[in-house]
Amino acid sequence: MNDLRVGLIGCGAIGKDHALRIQNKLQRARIVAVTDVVRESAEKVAQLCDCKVKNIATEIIADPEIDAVVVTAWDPAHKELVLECIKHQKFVFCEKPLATEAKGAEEIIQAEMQGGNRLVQVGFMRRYDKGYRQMKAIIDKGEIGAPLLVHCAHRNVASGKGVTEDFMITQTCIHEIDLTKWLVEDDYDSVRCLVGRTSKEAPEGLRDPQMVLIRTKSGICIDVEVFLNARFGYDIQCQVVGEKGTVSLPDPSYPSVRTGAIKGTQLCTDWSIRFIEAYDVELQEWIDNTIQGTTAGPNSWDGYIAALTADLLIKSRDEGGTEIKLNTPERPVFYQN
Ligand code: NAI
Ligand code: ISE
Repeated sequence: MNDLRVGLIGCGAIGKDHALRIQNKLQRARIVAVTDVVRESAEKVAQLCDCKVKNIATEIIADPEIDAVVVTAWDPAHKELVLECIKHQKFVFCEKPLATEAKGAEEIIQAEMQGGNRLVQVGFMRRYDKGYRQMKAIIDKGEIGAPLLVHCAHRNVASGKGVTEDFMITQTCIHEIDLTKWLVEDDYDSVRCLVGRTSKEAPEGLRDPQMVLIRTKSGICIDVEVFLNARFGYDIQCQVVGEKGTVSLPDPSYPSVRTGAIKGTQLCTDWSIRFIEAYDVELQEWIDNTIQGTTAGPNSWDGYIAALTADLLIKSRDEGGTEIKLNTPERPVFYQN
């Protein structure tokens, strides 16, 4: 079996990481072409991967010598790029979010269903993280009893340039929106987003932190702290409280150091190291499934439900934190795994 020939669109931070992991670390695939609206970025990655640079994304998607596409462009470009892949009936791994609004994600699911083939995987990599998978196995075995509450924190060191309040939901909290649904296997019933005191560390115009509250259909209450300027480290926390016990996400394993009258362990400073193994597992599974002509993992429907939830969280925040009902549509048979 020949290696899967992959074209990558968007050569920024994660685009470069994904290109290098496909080229040097993962099996059965190679990067054959890359592109970026900033040509210099594409050239740098192409040099590292020894592959071609294409002028524009559509050249990658339409190329018959490219079997599958990885989309790592910035969020607002995802929708059009994924639609173009569907038009050419090409398998596509798209980084989250699938689209910045539910109506964009809805266009994708309509196009995919009309095409008759499931082609899209969304980059919700936390489902591939060992710690979250261990938590899920414990919950699924009933060891903590029925889940009642979920507490999450998503803390970044600093918000990037141009980050808006909407990005806090559509780009950051979107991970927990997908993850907690997967973890407790329950659809969402209502959402709220509260803004309180803003950190002096936050840039002008960004009310940071924010508190997301979700109630599932069976009544599980989920809280997510979204804090982009936490400064001290990249800190991802999750605890599920059940009727008989709790289960918590393990922190990454680092040696415990005692020095200067303090005992402590290192923290990651961003996602690239914190979830490095999850990205590897996620993309290797995508490659293997794509070679077999199948898809698994988070699909366009999951991307759509996440975008729908995000839309309503933003609406709630803009309305001062009102509780909003979701009325989640039924998952079509086409999207059942
Ligand atoms: P970045 O800003 O470093 O890179 C984005 C790149 O895409 C830039 O080089 C930009 O010039 C390029 N680009 C934008 N529109 C394009 C288009 N239409 N065609 C070709 N190139 C285009 O951003 P970063 O951090 O690499 O994020 C990229 C995507 O990956 C985002 O959607 C982000 O939400 C997602 N992401 C996911 C992570 C995860 O944990 N799963 C972690 C970091 C990012
Ligand atoms: C980034 O785009 C990611 O996806 C990271 O996983 C997340 O922690 C970060 O907040 C986002 O900006």
